[in-house]
Amino acid sequence: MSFKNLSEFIEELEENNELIRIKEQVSSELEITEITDRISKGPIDQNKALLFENVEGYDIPLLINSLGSYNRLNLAFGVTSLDEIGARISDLLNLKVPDNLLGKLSMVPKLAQVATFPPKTINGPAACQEVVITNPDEKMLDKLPILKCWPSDGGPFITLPLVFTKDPDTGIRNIGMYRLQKYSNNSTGFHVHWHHDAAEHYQKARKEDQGNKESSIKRREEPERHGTEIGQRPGGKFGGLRRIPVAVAIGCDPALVYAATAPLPSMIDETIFAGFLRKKPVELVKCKTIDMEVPANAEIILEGYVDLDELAWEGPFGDHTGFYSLAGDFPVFRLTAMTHRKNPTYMTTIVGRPPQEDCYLGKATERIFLPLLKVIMPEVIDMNLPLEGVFHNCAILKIHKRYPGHAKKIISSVWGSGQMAFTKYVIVVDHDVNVHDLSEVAWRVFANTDPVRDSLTTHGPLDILDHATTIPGIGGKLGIDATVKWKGEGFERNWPNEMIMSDDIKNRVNLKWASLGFN
Ligand SMILES: Cc1cc2nc3c(=O)[nH]c(=O)nc-3n(C[C@H](O)[C@H](O)[C@H](O)COP(=O)(O)O)c2cc1C
Ligand SMILES: [Mn+2]
Repeated sequence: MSFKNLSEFIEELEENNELIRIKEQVSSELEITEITDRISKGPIDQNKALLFENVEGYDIPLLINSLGSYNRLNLAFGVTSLDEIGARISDLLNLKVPDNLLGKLSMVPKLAQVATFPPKTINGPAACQEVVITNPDEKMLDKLPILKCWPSDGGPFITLPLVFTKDPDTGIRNIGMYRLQKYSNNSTGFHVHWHHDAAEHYQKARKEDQGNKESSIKRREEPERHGTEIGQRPGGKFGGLRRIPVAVAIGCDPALVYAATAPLPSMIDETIFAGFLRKKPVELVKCKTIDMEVPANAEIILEGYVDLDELAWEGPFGDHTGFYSLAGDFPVFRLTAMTHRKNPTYMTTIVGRPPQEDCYLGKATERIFLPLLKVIMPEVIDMNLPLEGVFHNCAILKIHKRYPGHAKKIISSVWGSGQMAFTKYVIVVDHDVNVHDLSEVAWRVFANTDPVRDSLTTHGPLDILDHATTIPGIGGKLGIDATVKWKGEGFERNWPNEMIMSDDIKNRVNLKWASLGFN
């Protein structure tokens, strides 16, 4: 099952009793956060997607929490368990050439699948461009019910944007989810962390620009930008004068929305990955005012650019750590156009202390990327990125330990693997431990480890949102080897057995249980 657009997904949610339409008037300022936060943290049978149809001061309805449960994620991907997607990835990675004809034929559908991955650019009219606004005096962002999420937030934030940029050297497209603080009707902040792909595009463009003053001067002749009212503090200057085109899609089919959050290597275009997830290519259309293609079936598109010589004060923002991320200087996104469907829905989320909608997006990543992690670390059996660690702070892995020091090899591998490299705490346990049972993991760690012998510390890049590091984005990391220790690791004592009751006694007690007065 793949959804052509957000409306089809909303229908699916509704048919499965996973969506509540709210007709009562609510405010986009804090009120929707309080409602959604209670729903996210409340009983599971009340945790639904919310479609607010009457947001005070706005005509456009607002969808939130649409991916905020395992059931809704399964509906989004058309699976009964997220591990099915992981299995499809394993399948693709195991493309061994079979020796008989039947085996070879059975590969054909697998290979045919690959052909569906790349996006298709359409020429005809696109749903996302039914309405086109290029006049800066007309309402653009002012039309959207953008949430002010938490009391000390620096302003309203677009929280679920799919941000499109292109690598200035290779032209490879990227989609990342980077929050956008609304500054005015046609400008926002551009909060991309320096580890992420759009930041690399930005840095590459700046570097080229510094090395080529001539071209910078020419670019001065570009049309005047409109809308100058931004953050509370004047921006800094880099001296460069170029700009990078940026497009933003809001409200797409859920596979594409997820793909924007997925920790893919920078050379993989997220639209291709979304094509794999939805088993159908993503349809793109050319933007009206910039050289960029965007999802033809999106609800809303913002077109514009980021000037390489402009920074503005961005934040604070109540973040997914459960704490405010501090304000700082970030680039500015200036709109040249906004296009949208005739009757668009504004798709958004809030983040805060877990559990919340983004936790489920993170859990999708844990399941979908496990097979890829196993390519580098085949000895890994399972992994838990616990909600309390908000994904970057903690990873628990279980392994088939085969040689002395094996767990420490895994810890080092994690610290060298893509976005997992930013993991602050890595815990490795043996194959017989349930990594999803935090109580069991804690018991093993507390009991099985000698902290001096079994911990590995290092210093390196960490998540930008980690507020405990002395310097932003860099700090200490701790790995804990909670596996049983071997003679080969210098452990000469005998390791004690766990106490396990015999089956016949268990059965005997089972039979007596009720007569003992228990139930
Ligand atoms: C709801 C949500 C909000 C996010 N906000 C930001 C953000 O403001 N800035 C950022 O750099 N990453 C943010 N992320 C994380 C990135 O989207 C994620 O790491 C993604 O893989 C980055 O894509 P990239 O590797 O193509 O840059 C957010 C993720 C989610 C799920
Ligand atoms: Mn990317």
